[in-house]
Amino acid sequence: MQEKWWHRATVYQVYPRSFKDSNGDGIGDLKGITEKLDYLEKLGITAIWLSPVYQSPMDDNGYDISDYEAIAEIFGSMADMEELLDSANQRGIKIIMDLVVNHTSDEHAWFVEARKNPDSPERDFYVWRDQPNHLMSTFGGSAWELDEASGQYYLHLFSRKQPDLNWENAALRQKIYDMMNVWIDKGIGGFRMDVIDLIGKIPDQEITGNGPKLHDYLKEMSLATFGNKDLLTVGETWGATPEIAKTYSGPDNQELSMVFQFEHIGLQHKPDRPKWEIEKELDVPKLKEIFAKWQLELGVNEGWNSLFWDNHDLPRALSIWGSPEHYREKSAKALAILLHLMRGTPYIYQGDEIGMLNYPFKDLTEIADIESINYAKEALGEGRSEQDIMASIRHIGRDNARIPMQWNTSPQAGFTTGQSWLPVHPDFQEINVASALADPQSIFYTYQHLISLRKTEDWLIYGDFELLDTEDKVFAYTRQYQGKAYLIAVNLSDDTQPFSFAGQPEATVISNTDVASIFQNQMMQPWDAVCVAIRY
Ligand code: TEU
Ligand code: CA
Repeated sequence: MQEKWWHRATVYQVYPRSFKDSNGDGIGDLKGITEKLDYLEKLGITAIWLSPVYQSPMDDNGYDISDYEAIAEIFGSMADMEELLDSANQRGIKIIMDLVVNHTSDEHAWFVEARKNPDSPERDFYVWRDQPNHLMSTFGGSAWELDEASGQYYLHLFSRKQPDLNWENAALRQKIYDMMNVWIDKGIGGFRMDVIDLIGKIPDQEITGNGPKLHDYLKEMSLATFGNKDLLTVGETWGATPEIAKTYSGPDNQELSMVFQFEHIGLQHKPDRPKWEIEKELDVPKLKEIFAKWQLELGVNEGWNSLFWDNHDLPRALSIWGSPEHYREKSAKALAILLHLMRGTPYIYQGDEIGMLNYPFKDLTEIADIESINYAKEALGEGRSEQDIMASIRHIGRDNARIPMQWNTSPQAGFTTGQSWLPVHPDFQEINVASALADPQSIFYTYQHLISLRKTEDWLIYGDFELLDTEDKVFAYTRQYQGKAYLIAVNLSDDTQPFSFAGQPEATVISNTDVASIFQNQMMQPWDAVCVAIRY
């Protein structure tokens, strides 16, 4: 197996709109991110996944791109982008751009032309049909929108302002590769590929994910763009199984470095039900089963895992799977230790490193996300109460992750000097970066420690994984590498749990608790988390 820089990297996701506002308009921007690079360098991360900053009418906060080679004015200029790239690169931090090429904005020049002129080459860059079929949009309603001028319908698997691109068209594919090369030449560190498993869709057969040509397109893309460069590429693939993940990330397949799989995220809602039908309690045995399966099936010669708890589309993991009321700091550290010591590249969503929480949204007037708004409209139409709908949105809606980053105790949490676009969390006096940095016991330093371990510990990067048979609520595994062995054990509950271990614990690598007492008393206190070197 060949070593790659991204095996050792920890990636930090920045949601630009909510990270740091530099000019007081209430919206985070590129200069704001550049201002905070010192902070990210201190945390120790070596790559930033930047959610989209391209020109966009912002129907879906930038995941609707109207020009891939221009920067949205609210985020700054191309000069600001280049300054961010330079400053980050100087600090050894690579910038991973969000590549959204399953669809564009309806305001992209291609779509404008396609709509205006049905005989133009651009018409075939999109998917047009005389009759809609049953395909549905992720954001509610039919996936087909009538274009009145031509009488035809275009496909949009997301909002009607996000028309799907037609990857069958070779000229379109080449234009996308050219655009990717422009960004590669600017010195970026790679791409996070938005809903990439949809590009092989066959609309007439109602096939969306994992279409038959998906992997041909990715191989072609790789050959035309990043294939011979040392870049990190990560695909967002909601429908990936370990088998599928191997085709993407197998070292000989020449596709992607890794993919995001979402099987564990499925535990947030009722089995096989929409995300709005929430599951109140984490099924820990199921979580163990899912993580162990991915750890074991993606061996170092077969592919590579990504590791994440949440992102800009998901609720804060701490809010729904941790214990925010009773053990906020301890459970945040426990979740971090559990995730970061498995095999794969970890991704931290902004604010997780200080234990930020879901927002107590009161009513629909506080909601900005198109997915939640469309869901609420639909559900109200079906006669459900706003109270009911808000309970779902409060628990699982995407705005939870999108509230402003909490920097300090000044007004608006130091995010902006103006009025922030989404409300600042009322808990910011307690939960903010300045307080975290001032407290050597804070969650921040647990993350800093975990990130630094990746830089030196080969066992952590390449060691074998083995799940241990423990009490339901205890998640314990070992990592073994070249004669060394490590035990990681985490109590994912508010109760004490019995825990016995046959081997001999030696040095502590990292913990959030009194390690000796766990082994003496064979008992784990609530949210205890520990990693120790062991002798069998
Ligand atoms: O997300 C893909 C996606 O399917 C999400 O809409 C997801 O299903 C949903 O948020 C969970 O309920 C990507 C981006 O990450 C997301 O922000 C975009 O809205 C979407 O693609 C369209 O580009
Ligand atoms: Ca701004």
